[in-house]
Amino acid sequence: MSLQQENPRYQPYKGAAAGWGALISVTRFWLDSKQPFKNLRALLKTNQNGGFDCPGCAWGDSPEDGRVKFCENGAKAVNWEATKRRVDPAFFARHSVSSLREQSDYWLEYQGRLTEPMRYDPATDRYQPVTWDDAFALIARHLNALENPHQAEFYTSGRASNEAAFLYQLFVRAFGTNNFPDCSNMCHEASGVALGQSVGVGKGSVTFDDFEHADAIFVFGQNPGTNHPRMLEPLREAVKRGAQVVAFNPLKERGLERFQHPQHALEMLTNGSEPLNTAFFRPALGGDMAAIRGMAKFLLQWEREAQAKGEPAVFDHAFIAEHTQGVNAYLSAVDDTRWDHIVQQSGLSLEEIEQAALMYRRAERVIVCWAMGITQHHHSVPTIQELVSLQLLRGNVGRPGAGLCPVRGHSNVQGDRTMGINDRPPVALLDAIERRFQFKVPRENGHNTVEAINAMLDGKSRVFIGLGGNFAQATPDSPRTHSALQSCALTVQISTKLNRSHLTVGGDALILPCLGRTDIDRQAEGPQAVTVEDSFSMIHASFGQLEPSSKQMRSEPAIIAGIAKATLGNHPVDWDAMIANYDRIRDLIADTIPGFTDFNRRVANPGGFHLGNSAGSRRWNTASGKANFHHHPLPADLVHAKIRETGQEPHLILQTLRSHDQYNTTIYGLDDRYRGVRGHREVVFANEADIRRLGFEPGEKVDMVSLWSDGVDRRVSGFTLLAYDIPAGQAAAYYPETNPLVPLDSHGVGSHTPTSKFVAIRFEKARPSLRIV
Ligand SMILES: Nc1nc2c(c(=O)[nH]1)N[C@H]1C(S)=C(S)[C@@H](COP(=O)(O)OP(=O)(O)OC[C@H]3O[C@@H](n4cnc5c(=O)[nH]c(N)nc54)[C@H](O)[C@@H]3O)O[C@H]1N2
Ligand SMILES: Nc1nc2c(c(=O)[nH]1)N[C@H]1C(S)=C(S)[C@@H](COP(=O)(O)OP(=O)(O)OC[C@H]3O[C@@H](n4cnc5c(=O)[nH]c(N)nc54)[C@H](O)[C@@H]3O)O[C@H]1N2
Ligand SMILES: [Mo]
Repeated sequence: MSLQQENPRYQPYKGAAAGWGALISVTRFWLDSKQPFKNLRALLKTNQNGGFDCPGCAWGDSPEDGRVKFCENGAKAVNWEATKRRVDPAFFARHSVSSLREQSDYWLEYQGRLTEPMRYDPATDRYQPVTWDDAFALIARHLNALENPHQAEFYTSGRASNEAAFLYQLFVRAFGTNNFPDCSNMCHEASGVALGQSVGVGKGSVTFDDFEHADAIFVFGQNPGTNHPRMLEPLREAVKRGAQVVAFNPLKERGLERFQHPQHALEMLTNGSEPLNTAFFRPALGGDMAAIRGMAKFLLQWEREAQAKGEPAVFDHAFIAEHTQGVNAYLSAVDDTRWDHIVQQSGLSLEEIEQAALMYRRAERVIVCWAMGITQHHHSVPTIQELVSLQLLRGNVGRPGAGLCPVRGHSNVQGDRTMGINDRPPVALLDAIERRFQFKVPRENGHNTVEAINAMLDGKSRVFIGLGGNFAQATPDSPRTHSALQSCALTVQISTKLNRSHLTVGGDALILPCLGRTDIDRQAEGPQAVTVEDSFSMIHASFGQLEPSSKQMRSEPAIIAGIAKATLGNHPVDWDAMIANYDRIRDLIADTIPGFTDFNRRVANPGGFHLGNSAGSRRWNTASGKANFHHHPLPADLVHAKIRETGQEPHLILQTLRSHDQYNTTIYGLDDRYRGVRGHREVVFANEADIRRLGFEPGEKVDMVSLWSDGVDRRVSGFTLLAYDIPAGQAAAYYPETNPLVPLDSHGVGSHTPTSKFVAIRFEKARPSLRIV
């Protein structure tokens, strides 16, 4: 793999998703990691009992099915972690932090695994080795010097295991704050908030088996071919059974159109593929709520016609009467919504909406899936509640083959929330911790990601600790976020790989190298397993398989325990004992977190256990005790007032998304195979007619400027315009390079999630190279 950026090349991808092309790509990554055989062995254990959980996405697998489960992008994630390359003290002696800042995100992570704890020395502008004890003591000194515990931010990225997350939240709450900004705030927060209010639990109601019984699967705002490749198999099986798969996505994502499964040899040989989806609708960015409202409006019309003719009802009246509340208010909102508003805002024609509604109605059992195309908008919470209401109308929640499926991102992001990584913790959780550990827990809400950045910018928060992730790059408004981190007295990153967050240093800064999911974790009482929760609320164990590349690395739980012990002493638990054997952490989880009774025994079952889902069994933990129809008006205007106030008309609305060769801010390579891009990431996809209308040529370089009326110049430079099959008025470009364009104040109502899928931009002729770091 070349580290040089080639000239951008763009060639439409003709093959199917996940076939030969995928295997060739995996092989390339294997060879590149310099230890192909070792990794192959490790990979074959991925998601197998006794192996490790894939550090890729949170998609679950059928617990009964013994087949090897992996996908191209899971293989990349494993391989990326299992590299032999090292970022050791000699590396840091060679490179100053300022010089590292000049490198791309791709280059930084490519250098290999972090191997020793390092402390930043401002005098030399270099990281230098520090002992673990000195590192812990430094953190304790900073934390204990704060005027109050709310001046520290404790970030979590969704790879942390249940054991690490539980210890972390215990330490932080014993320290005295609920400041838990986490990646979920930028991800599925809206799903958690919306579902909690609507059906009483902020998680998906379906299990893997439901996909085998669904008559229709609707996929909104998600690109499974790249981000959840293992989901393609159940989709394909569904189509084979004659079920419908209906996609709502402005981009004709390859994985949703058609694909081959690498494990089906015959199809690989014939290079055949079958049509996957039965319909593909391409809404305006942010237009889904209007589209769903339109579908509900058709259903209502057909329900009235059926009633008039004495035909079977369209709605599930028995379910609505027994299990829900608010249907009348919702239906009047549907009645009150004008068709012209629906059509204009959805970006779909009336005929398309009718077709979608017909497909929906025809199916006895419907699963709706969604991801970032739905959750990263201003009105994401109302949009998800609209989806729930649609499902409630036909009783499509809490029965086999039907339900709600927010498809999670990070492999344990759902588990981290279950363990209490929550800036707005439920009272029951706090009560349980207080009862079990006998200390007074903080009751006030903490900071989410956006609030944490603001608090650091205002000088109110002084210490930042990151349990994984890449806060500097994953968050919006990059230059502001970078200054936020740099204004801290101390920044600490617990990480596997070098990234830009290590280079945005506070007064003091530490890098603490940790074991990853694939590494063997040996503690005083033997090798340890950790546990994770997938998108279907299945809890299973994960055993590292590979020898760690340095003896200096520590496990995440051990690092947290080290910080906790230095800061609080042996309060509220004996931290060393917890680390000697993680069974003890799991016993504490069993005592405090609902659903984990007898945790150690149950997780030893092959395949783990299902946590249960109240909505999935039609128990509604809402204030009303019912599933709630929420009724929100459609937004009057998707374009925010702060954009309008600039007085400038957006050229296009930009969504920021993932390429095929990246895992969030981790860039594996510079290609985006299914979209036909090779060797380059600084590209912007736009419709050819739009490009010409705006006075540019395809292939030309532009600056993108974001519109938001707060006087800040938000700009990225030198992006190549690619003529692409994308609806008029829209553009798409990769994250994290485009995060400087997302205004910190542009976030979802009720979710605080940055509106990464709706950024109003203008193009300008490219200025001479302006480096954004
Ligand atoms: N290989 C790989 N796997 C991953 C990740 C990764 O980076 N790489 N990231 C993980 C994480 S943390 C997450 S959250 C998930 C993300 O999984 P996705 O949500 O699939 O990720 P995105 O690339 O952001 O893609 C968003 C999709 O929504 C569409 N979209 C954008 N705006 C709209 C809209 O307004 N309406 C509709 N209907 N569609 C829209 C886009 O065209 C795109 O297909 O994947 C997880 N898995
Ligand atoms: N513009 C825009 N911004 C977005 C998004 C978007 O679609 N558009 N998506 C958002 C979403 S959905 C998410 S989830 C966030 C992701 O935000 P984060 O979770 O913060 O970011 P990642 O890129 O996943 O973090 C990568 C880093 O994690 C570290 N790491 C990897 N594995 C481990 C491990 O096992 N343990 C530890 N301790 N560290 C590890 C490595 O050092 C690596 O550099 O980004 C969000 N930001
Ligand atoms: Mo995510």
